[in-house]
Amino acid sequence: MNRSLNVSLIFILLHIFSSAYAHQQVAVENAWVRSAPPGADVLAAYMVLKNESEETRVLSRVSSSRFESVEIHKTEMHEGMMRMIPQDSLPIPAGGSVTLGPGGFHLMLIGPKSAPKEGEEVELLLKFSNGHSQRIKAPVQADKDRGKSTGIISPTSLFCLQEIWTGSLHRRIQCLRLLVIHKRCG
Ligand SMILES: [Cu+2]
Repeated sequence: MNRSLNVSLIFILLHIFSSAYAHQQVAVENAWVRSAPPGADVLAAYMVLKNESEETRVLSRVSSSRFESVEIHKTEMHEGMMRMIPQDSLPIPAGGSVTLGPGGFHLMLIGPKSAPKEGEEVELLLKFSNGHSQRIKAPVQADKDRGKSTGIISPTSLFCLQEIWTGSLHRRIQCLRLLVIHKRCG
């Protein structure tokens, strides 16, 4: 076998192995962090997690050097009120995807060490239960930039607006507070 054939064989084998490996992992698409006013103590990150493997992959931990801590949250309706439930982990079904977006799952970025500005990128480290970890970059963007994909008013905000209009005084105050929080985490 001559030398150039040898080299091309190595490249072909490398390509086969690397693409096979890629399909065992989770692809992260459309990652972004919702911008917040300076001084905000929490921000939210959104993305689509696509599991290209044939086994369930479980997102077990997220961290970022920019923040004190990162939690996986789910926004849920409970007794007529929206609330955020911390999740221990987030399973992504084999061959399926999970969307983190306003009004549903999101990553709660808690305690920014310096206020992330629009246009900056936030680095996040995603750790999966199979030991794999993945570093991603999520640009900081205002909601208006995402109007088309997320809707101008999230379902949560719409629900709250309705409650402010029709609910009791206590409920109205609760909803106003929620709306302020959901400006940041939806
Ligand atoms: Cu949250």
